[in-house]
Amino acid sequence: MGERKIEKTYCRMCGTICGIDVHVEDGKVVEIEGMEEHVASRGRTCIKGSSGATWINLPQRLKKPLKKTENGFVEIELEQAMDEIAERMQAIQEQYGKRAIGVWKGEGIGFCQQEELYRRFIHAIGSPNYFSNDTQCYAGRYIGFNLVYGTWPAADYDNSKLIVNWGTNAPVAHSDWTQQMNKARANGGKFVTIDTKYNESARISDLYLQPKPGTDGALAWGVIRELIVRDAVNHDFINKYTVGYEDLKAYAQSFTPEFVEAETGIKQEQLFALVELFISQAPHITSWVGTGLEHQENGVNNTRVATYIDALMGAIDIKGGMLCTEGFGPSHLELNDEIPLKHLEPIGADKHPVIYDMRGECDTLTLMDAILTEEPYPMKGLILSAANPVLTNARADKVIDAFKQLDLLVVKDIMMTETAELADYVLPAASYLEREELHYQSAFQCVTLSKKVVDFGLQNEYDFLKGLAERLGAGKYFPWADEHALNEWLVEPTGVSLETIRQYPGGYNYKPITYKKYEVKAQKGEKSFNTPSGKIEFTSEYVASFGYDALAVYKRPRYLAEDNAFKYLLMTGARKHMYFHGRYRDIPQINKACPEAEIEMHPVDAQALGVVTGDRVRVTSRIGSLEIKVLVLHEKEIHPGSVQITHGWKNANVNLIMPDDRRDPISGFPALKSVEVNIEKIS
Ligand SMILES: Nc1nc2c(c(=O)[nH]1)N[C@H]1C(S)=C(S)[C@@H](COP(=O)(O)OP(=O)(O)OC[C@H]3O[C@@H](n4cnc5c(=O)[nH]c(N)nc54)[C@H](O)[C@@H]3O)O[C@H]1N2
Ligand SMILES: Nc1nc2c(c(=O)[nH]1)N[C@H]1C(S)=C(S)[C@@H](COP(=O)(O)OP(=O)(O)OC[C@H]3O[C@@H](n4cnc5c(=O)[nH]c(N)nc54)[C@H](O)[C@@H]3O)O[C@H]1N2
Ligand code: SF4
Ligand SMILES: [Mo]
Repeated sequence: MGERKIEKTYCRMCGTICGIDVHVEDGKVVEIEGMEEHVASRGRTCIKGSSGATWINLPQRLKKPLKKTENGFVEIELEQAMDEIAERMQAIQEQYGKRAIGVWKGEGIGFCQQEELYRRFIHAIGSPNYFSNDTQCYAGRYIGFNLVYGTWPAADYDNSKLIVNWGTNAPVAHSDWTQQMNKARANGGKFVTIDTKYNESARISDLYLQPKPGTDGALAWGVIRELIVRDAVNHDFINKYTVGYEDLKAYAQSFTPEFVEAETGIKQEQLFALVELFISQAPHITSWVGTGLEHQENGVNNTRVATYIDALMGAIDIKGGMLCTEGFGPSHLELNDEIPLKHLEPIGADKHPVIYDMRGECDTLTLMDAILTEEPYPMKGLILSAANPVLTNARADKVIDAFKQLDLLVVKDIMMTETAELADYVLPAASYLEREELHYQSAFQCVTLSKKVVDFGLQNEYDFLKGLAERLGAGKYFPWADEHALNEWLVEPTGVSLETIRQYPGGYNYKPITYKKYEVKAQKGEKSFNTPSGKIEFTSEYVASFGYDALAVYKRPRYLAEDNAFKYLLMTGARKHMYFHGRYRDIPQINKACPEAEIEMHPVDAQALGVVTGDRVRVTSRIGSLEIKVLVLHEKEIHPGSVQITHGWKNANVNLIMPDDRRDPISGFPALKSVEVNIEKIS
């Protein structure tokens, strides 16, 4: 046995980025533990985090570039792969124009630095077509929060007196927060979960509400009406720092407790119990809105109205409330200002202009139509890294057809995936333990720097993009010799060196947290909030300028309004602790514990269908059907008539039956959590 070294770095088996102590022996990762001193995760890891040691060492991990030939994939050298890919990209751009190439970054490399590198690259080679998992994740809520606050405030859970988990299963999906939420609860903080499923978050809640899917907006408006009726809102804060209150007050009037009960299924006593908690715990309120709201037809507006409550109670930028944190201020990699390419008609920007305008995000669902129809113009090449849309995008059938039709598909990944199978070239990627990267813990105003703790000789994302850019004549945009030099440039404007950050593995606090910055700004005559009006916006002239309602009006989900031929409502994507979207089914200890996809249903529905746990059913939506094993839940856990399937399974790929035509008009997000289906037993 060699000497064991402990390296302090950060887990990226999911997007939470916990601190980890990585045990390395003879150049090999042998064990991963939680890092005690980490500001957010505080010594905790989850099963995915500790399984990282297995995952990066799996024998099936990609180690050599693959090229598709008539006889299937063959291994080739990296230089050859890079040369050939660049040549084919160049040929496509010459024949069809620069915009015929797109890039797509997935959740596997997350956000921040790696995302910005892909954004930089695509503009550097003259195309506006940047795609990512964020046309089904995060951006809908980002738009919702930013329309109201001009930022997405961070929850100060540690000091909160009321934590509202709204359409989110935080203990599973954001497990580092558990440490902070437990601290708040130990100090007497109350915990509320509003969720269509009695999930892990509900189990530890003081109050649990179970609305009908997609009706959260009506519930939030009902809360607002009641707060106004009881004159419990913070008038001083509202008068000084918000716009649109009179419109909000008028609109809230029709959301009586009776209407809310009929619309959402939430009993009046429960609505009142929620309102009373908001009143008794104000202003130390923190709320997190999850994908439960975002993956609905009215996701952006349901998010907006849920966040209005924090503003009405003055829970903004105070200790124990929603913090308007300050950034670290690094250099920016994206080139959207330097090389604006909007005139080249980014894919989807005409249909969903707000997400392009606010996030520079092109639409992945529209991309499939563009590839298949060559409208509005041909899309012929795609460079995709760290995503597996064959399992994760709505209308996965179209993804497969479209990707087969491309002249060039390059996939960079750790493992062979269902998407990589369709590629012309598959490139092995360096993992999170093989690169150096800046991460942020924004609620604590901390920055950390991850470390290359092992080396398999595999190419990282920076070297990949630099190599392609140089071959395509855009090398000047990637002048840094390597990732470390890039990171030095990134921190330059902050005056804080990489060495300094490295000295604080638990998180380097770049600026002390201060509260009520809006007051100070107002005194200086500056904008209090980063919105067009400089105030918190209940009504947004900006969103109205695109033809949407200025106020976050409620729209009844179509599955409730329409007389349709489907008996069940399918929600998808409720997170499971062990898996991450399409990932980790190849980790033996994880797969053993949870080997198969399941459809979760109410006992009444199971009885009507004549099935018990373990039986198989056929689930049919408007676009297709799949077969899957049944899991019957406790009657408290789910509404009769609602069923749930978590995505990411190859053999029961729920995105093959996921339509792409029910979409939030503002974000363009598909309604991943409201799919009408029928179910029958397979005998
Ligand atoms: N273990 C694990 N963790 C993950 C992920 C993973 O795949 N696995 N994915 C990560 C990613 S990329 C993301 S974006 C986050 C997402 O994080 P979350 O949004 O917290 O995701 P979930 O845990 O699925 O919680 C969504 C909840 O919404 C509920 N829901 C569905 N429809 C409705 C509705 O109409 N109204 C209400 N109120 N609730 C509804 C579901 O029952 C579910 O409990 O999780 C991240 N964390
Ligand atoms: N029906 C339904 N569909 C959904 C959702 C839902 O709730 N319901 N949720 C949606 C959400 S919120 C999201 S975020 C998306 C996620 O969708 P995707 O972005 O497709 O995420 P993953 O399936 O996790 O794929 C990530 C890939 O990255 C690879 N990878 C991991 N680390 C690295 C690395 O360091 N470098 C490289 N190059 N590759 C790496 C992994 O091996 C994996 O193949 O799914 C969405 N799809
Ligand atoms: S929650 Fe688990 S998988 Fe995610 S970063 Fe933390 S330890 Fe890693
Ligand atoms: Mo996500």
